[in-house]
Amino acid sequence: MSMTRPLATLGALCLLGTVCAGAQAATEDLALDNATFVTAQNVDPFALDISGNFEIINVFGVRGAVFGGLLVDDDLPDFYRFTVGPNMRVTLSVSTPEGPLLGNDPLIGLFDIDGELLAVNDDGGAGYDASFSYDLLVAGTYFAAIAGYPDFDFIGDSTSTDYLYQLTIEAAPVPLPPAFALLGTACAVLAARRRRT
Ligand SMILES: [Ca+2]
Ligand SMILES: [Ca+2]
Ligand SMILES: [Ca+2]
Repeated sequence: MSMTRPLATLGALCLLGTVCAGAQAATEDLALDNATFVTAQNVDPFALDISGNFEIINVFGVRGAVFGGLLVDDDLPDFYRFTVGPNMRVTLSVSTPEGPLLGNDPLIGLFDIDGELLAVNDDGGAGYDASFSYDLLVAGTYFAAIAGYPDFDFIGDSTSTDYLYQLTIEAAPVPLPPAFALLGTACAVLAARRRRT
């Protein structure tokens, strides 16, 4: 691996978007074999919010070869590691610049620290892009994985390749169920009445 390739990779992947200078942006490290959860690339953000949880992570990556071979990776899944606090609703999305036009068809999987597949999505986003939300009640390390249709097991048997992608990982506290929200309102009203009497 030459020393110039990561820089060329970074520059080319930044063509995908305009947020590479942002604190929450990362690019796929093509010098790293991130094809399994064991060798996943860490994309934990540089900054956390006041609750100690990140809000959004953008990862720019590539499947196969693009730009006439300027950027080359394999056709295997890409695994990215991140951590969250307890009771967080994580939304994973992948977008491909020319997905609907060229039939690029990515999948996203969410894995736990043991490599168990918790959820997978195919076409929940625009075109053939994927997007879904999942509630993670237990704080810890998780993995987002990008593969191509129909590699639902994330073992690398997809021919949907040769495209750039943007993976977005968002995390927000799990909303309270409506019943709990009503209960909270009722308690607040009772407390206010007690203070007046
Ligand atoms: Ca890749
Ligand atoms: Ca890779
Ligand atoms: Ca898809």
